[in-house]
Amino acid sequence: QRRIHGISISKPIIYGNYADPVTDSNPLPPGAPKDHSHTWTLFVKDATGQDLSLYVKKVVFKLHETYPNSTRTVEKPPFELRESGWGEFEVAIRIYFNSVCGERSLTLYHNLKLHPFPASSDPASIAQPAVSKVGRVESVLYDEIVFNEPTEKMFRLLTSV
Ligand code: SLL
Repeated sequence: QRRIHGISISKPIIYGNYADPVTDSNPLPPGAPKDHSHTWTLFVKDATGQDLSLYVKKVVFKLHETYPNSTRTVEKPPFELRESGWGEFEVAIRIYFNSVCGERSLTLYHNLKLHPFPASSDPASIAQPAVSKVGRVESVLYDEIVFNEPTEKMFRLLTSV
């Protein structure tokens, strides 16, 4: 595919997770293990509200191996995954682009966050009781995907909207 030299296009994205403690008003989904303390949602989206599927084909979330079928693929927007769990871990978020992009996949790493304070191995957090009783916790980052020397098709696609 022909590429446009000397040009790069950057697309703003935000990605991360939010988590809510399990309570009477936020119960676990049916069938979830009883030791799960939180529900959470992982997501990737365009920071301007544009549809990411303009250039993203699918997003693969690689969860901790304690999860059954820990590789979760989302093929259409919204590119998000809802789950529940008891622990924090690092998620690999692999973004696959539409074939007109002529781009390899891109992997982002995100520390799934459930608690507002450091884990209890940190002495500073021991003084914070009932950590899981607080409300929603969010860990969200802004980033930019840079397409260097985009294909002509990609250039038209990304500059037409
Ligand atoms: C920790 N290193 O010990 C981390 C691992 C794993 C969290 C956290 C789900 C488990 C399941 C889950 O919350 N895993 O129900 O299969 O904190």
